[in-house]
Amino acid sequence: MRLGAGVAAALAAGHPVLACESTILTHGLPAPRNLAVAAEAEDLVRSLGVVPATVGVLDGEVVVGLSGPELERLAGAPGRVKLSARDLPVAVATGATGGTTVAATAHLAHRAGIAVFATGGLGGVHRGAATTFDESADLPALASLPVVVVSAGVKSVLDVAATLERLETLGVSVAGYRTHAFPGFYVADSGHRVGQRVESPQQVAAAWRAARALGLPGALVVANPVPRDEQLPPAEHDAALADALAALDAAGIGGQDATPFLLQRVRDATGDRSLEVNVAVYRNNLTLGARIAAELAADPVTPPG
Ligand code: PSU
Ligand code: MN
Repeated sequence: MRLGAGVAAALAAGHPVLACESTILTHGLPAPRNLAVAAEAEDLVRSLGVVPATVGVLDGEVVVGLSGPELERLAGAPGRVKLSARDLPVAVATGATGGTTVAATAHLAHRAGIAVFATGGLGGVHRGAATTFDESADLPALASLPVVVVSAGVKSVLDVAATLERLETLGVSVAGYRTHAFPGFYVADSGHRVGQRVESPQQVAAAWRAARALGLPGALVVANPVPRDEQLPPAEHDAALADALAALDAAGIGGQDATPFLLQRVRDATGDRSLEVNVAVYRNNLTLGARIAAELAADPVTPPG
C-alpha cells in the first residue's frame, strides 16, 4: 500500500485527512463526468482545509491518496474492476486496476491511519437476499473497522429495512445527521427511521472518541441526507426504481454487477437526473466528512493502553 505524498505528510503532521471511495469514479458515473467529479471532490475537500485521500488500485498497486494524473488513469482505465476488500489480494497479484468499494476503502483508510471516510451510499442487503444470500461485504467490514463513514444511508435499490436490521445485529453505530429519517440515497427520506441522531461535526467527533474509549470495534455511520431541494422527486425515484428492479429480474443479473446495473437503469429512466443527484449526494457527504475530519484532527485521540 502506498500513501500519496500529500497524504503521508498530512498524517505525519496531524493534519486532517478524508478518505474518499473510488467506485463512484470507476463504476458510478460515466466518462468524462467521472473524472470531473473526482477532481471537483478533491478541490472541495481541500477548500475546507482537509487533505483528500482517494483510494484505488492501479496496475496492482494499492494507493491511498491518488494524484491528479493517477485519478485520470483510474477513471479511464479499460477493464477497470470493482474491488471489495476480499478482492484486493488477487488484484495486487495480477496487476489489476480498479475502484474500491466501501468495504475496501474503509479497510485501507483504517490501515493508513485515516479515521474518516466519505462515500455516496453504503452497500447492504439486496432485495431477495433471503434466497440469493446477496449481502454486501460492506456490512461485515463496517462491523470490524473503527472508522467514521459519512453516507446518504444505503442505496435505495437495496432492502433498506433489512440492511438497518443487519447493521444493528453487527453492532455498527448509526446516527442520522440532524434527522431521525434514515436517508434513501437519491431521496432525503427512505421511509425508515433511525433511532439516534447527531447535530454537528463536534458531536460526531465526540461519539467517535467515545467509541474508542469504550473499545467498540466497529464503524460509526453518519447518515447524511441529500438536501431536499436537491433530491430526486420521490415519485420519480419510485417509478425509476421499480423499472430498474424489473429489468434486473429480467436480465438475471446478480452478484457484484447488481448495484452498477440498477444504478445505470435508474439513470436511464430519469434522463440522467439521478446522476446529478448522485453528485449532489457525494458533495454533501464530502463536505460533512471534511468537517468531521477537521474536528478530529483538532483534538486527536490517543488509543488507550
Ligand atoms: N457506486 C456505483 N456502483 C457500485 C458502488 C457504488 O455506482 O457498485 C459500490 C459501493 O462502493 C458499495 C458497493 O460499497 O457498491 C456495494 O456493492 P456490493 O453489493 O457488490 O458489495
Ligand atoms: Mn453482492
